[in-house]
Amino acid sequence: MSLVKVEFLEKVGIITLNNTQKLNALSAQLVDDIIEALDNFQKQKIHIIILRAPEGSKVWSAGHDVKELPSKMRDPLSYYDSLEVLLRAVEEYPGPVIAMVHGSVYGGACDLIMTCDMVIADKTAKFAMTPAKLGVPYNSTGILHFMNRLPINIAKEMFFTAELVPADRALNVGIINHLVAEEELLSFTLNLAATISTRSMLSIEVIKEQFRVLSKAYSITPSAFERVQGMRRKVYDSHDYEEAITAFLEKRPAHFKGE
Ligand code: KGJ
Repeated sequence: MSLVKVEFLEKVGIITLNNTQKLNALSAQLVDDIIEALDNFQKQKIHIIILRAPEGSKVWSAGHDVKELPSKMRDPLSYYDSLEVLLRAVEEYPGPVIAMVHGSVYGGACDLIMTCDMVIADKTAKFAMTPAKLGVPYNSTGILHFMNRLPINIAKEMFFTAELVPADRALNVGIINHLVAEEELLSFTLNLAATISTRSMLSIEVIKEQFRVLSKAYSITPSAFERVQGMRRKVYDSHDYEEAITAFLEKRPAHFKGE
């Protein structure tokens, strides 16, 4: 059974993450279902996508499925990890993908909304970037998503504290484009999509691709790349990573040693 609900409304493809029992944690199956929905919309030449959770969800998505993170000694966010595959599918979708957010958003799901082209939210929306709670060495492309979107001090605060940023502050710091009343969330998002749909989709597709290419136009030397990978490896080989994943599974706070 698919973990997403797919609709077509007013020229817009709507993908609803629909595994609320597991707080829409981004399991490989949920990710596959989102990607399949995106592929089908692309085949049907649907240009604008809304990504949402079911109405009234307390949690929009709890982020990467922690139960699917590898145990120690393996990169938890390697190039082919399901979260990374999803983020690339959203970035490469040939038209705007709009995140419509009601409820809280954690970790990899926060990266997902940063990867969407725009974010529309109501006052229940909250955003937390949690790898330091889980001892996860976040990956460089993920950090770049935040650097390209937010002032660096705000991005660092999110990564260092792992605390939820409430909707009004999220608006002030630029995480979200528009903060709207709960009852207007869908109509506002559909209106925004309707405006976009009157413009040249060919032009928008190419402009989106230019934003993608230019926002990644950083070069680093092979030794810098290998150094970063080596530093990250120290983290996913550490006691702290193993302890945090175990603590999550045992539903208790993690005790970090810094090693
Ligand atoms: N992965 C897998 N299962 C999850 C996750 C998750 N991220 N979050 C929640 N669940 C599961 C719980 O294990 C429960 O399953 C169920 O969803 C309800 O959660 O025990 P089960 O019933 O089988 P829970 O915790 O009972 O609900 P609440 O008490 O309402 O708390 C909601 C919270 C969202 C506050 C809490 O579930 C939570 O803190 N979840 C983890 C949020 C998080 O830190 N996500 C980031 C994961 N990391 C990343 O995405 C990445 C990429 N990273 O680098 O860290």
